[in-house]
Amino acid sequence: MTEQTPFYATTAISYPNGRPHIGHAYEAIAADTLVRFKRLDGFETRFQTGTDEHGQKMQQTAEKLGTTPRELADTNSARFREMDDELEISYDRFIRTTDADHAAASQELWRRMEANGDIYPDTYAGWYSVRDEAYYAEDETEVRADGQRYSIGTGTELTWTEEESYFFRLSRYQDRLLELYRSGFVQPETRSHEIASFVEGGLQDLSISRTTFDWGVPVPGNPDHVMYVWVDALTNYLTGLGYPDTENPLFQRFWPADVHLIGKDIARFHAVFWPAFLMSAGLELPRKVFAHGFLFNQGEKMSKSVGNVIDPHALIGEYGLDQLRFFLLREVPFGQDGNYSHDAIVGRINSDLANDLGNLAQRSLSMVAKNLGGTVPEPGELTVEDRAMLDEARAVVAEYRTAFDALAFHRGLESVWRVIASANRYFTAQQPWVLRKTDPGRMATVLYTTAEVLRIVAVLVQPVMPGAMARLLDQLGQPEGPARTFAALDTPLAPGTPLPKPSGVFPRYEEPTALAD
Ligand code: MET
Repeated sequence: MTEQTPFYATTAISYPNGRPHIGHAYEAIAADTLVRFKRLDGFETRFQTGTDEHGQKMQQTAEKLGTTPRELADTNSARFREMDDELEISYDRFIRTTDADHAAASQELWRRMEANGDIYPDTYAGWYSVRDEAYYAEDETEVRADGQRYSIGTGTELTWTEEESYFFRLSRYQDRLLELYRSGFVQPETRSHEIASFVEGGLQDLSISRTTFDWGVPVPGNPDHVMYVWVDALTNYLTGLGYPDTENPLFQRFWPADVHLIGKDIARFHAVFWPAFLMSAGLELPRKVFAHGFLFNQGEKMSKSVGNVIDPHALIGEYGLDQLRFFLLREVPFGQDGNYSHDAIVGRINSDLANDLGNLAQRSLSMVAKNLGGTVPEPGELTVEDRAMLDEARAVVAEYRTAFDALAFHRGLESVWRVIASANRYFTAQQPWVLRKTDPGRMATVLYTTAEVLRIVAVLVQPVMPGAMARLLDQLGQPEGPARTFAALDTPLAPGTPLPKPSGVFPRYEEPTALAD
């Protein structure tokens, strides 16, 4: 066996200052799909997600709720983890930045940046958004009618902050960062341009410690300071591999990360600060930062005050997990903003899943069960139509792989669904239910061809809908393990394989109170 190539992917780690919402689920599902894809495609994967528990926002939220930041983090971090488990996110580590090994990693990164001459003490005087945990320059702020100052970019309220602080010499890294962006480090392209123009505008040194509260990782050598939460947060990607022990087999194998998957609102932290910290510390840079878009609820931004926040648990209950995963990745071109609505998800469930894929499986496999003794049929000689159908299905593998490698999940799924549409047309045109009487041998060939197309589809779509595709592969007599990997795509169904009794994979969604249409 050839040696596997490592692949390390991460999500952002979420602030556990509240419950997870659909935006968190969206990112976790996308990252999980990517990792499952690489795993099935023969890579040795490592996947990390978790919660970002320090900082002023956590401390302030806890105070408002009359609890401690630690308790707040414990309660909500558990909820994030439950959400991930319910979404079947196949993480290898769920990191909490309050985990025992994390402070050491953050402190070592700090020491290395300091040893490189990039950290100096000064005083910070400027605007800070606790909601964003971000500093804003004067020209990124505006005063609104209420007399308060807000961040123009994010709309969050700002507080004037003046305190002793250590600074990181971010200004030193402008040229190296611009060079990095030319290599495609930030994706998609639009985000890369935004980041590059921000950096071209000139970089200020960055305040990287706080002295007005203490909920954070202590700064080495000066316990009056805690690290700015983003310094410790970004370090999580290293902690999970055993850093600062760079001899740790995980670190050796998986650093640098292949992709940090994040939301577009935090691109600046990942594409400017993080590579600069790593360059300063003399560590390798991740290969890619991919920033996805936002999900809107029928065109509106979801927010607690509007009351249109969607709870992933409720969505799973209503539509089913695989259906939700499929919808999110099929509906929205990954990287762009997208819309969630009940009608859109029901549309996808009933047309793409129930009608197109579900129906194809149902009508072909039930004929196999009824007429061919429930084993994979023995095909006769293939006609031009059979060959064309099989060739089309086999050709989609390369297209799908290219799309998924570029995180263009919607494109990969679109090409698979083109094959499904062709297979439905093929099935209808061949009329195996007529052949049953006129030419049973031909019927067997048509059913074989259809089953083989279904097998290719099911193997490919597993990363998106692991549960439903496992059930379909069960019905195709494909055991768990090697037969379900992408390496098996070239090994056609073996005639004679016994098949279990088929059952529907995708039920239609019926409106609970719907009037019959
Ligand atoms: N907690 C941050 C956020 O939600 C992400 C940190 S990723 C290192 O914006």
